[in-house]
Amino acid sequence: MISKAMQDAINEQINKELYSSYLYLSMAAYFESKNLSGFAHWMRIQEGEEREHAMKFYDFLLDRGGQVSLKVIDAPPATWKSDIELFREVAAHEAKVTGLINALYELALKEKDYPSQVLLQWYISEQVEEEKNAAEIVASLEMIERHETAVLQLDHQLSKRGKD
Ligand code: OFO
Repeated sequence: MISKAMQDAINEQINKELYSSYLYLSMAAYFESKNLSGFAHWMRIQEGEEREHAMKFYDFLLDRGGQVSLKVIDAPPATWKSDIELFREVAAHEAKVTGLINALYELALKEKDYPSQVLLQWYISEQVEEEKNAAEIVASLEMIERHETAVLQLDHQLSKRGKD
């Protein structure tokens, strides 16, 4: 059976993952309203992943005989100053989530909760991916701002090596 401290912390994290889902859903709507359907598609996929993150914790709590306790989800912003500012917010948000996951892992170590440690290792790897994806998009948008789109096109071409 899971400890009360671990259960409460995981319930908090379920709320944070659902907030992430809300945030990306709001970002998808923002891009749709600008007729940027590719950006909106990316956000919808991201939004779905965040719900999966929440549900993975949810199912884990139930499997361990814990109690799921859902909390109020904060409202995300609805508009952003620019696309690049929005993606900088994504990068900052994911860095914050990494900190929360790391804190959960530290708690699992303190509680000697081995199943939670195993579960959280998946989230630790996932956050590496989440931060990398956001950083890459920010870097691409910065290149576009500097009018270096030809370099981006070449990069895209080089990325296809060995994939034909
Ligand atoms: Fe759940 O990883 Fe993003 O927030």
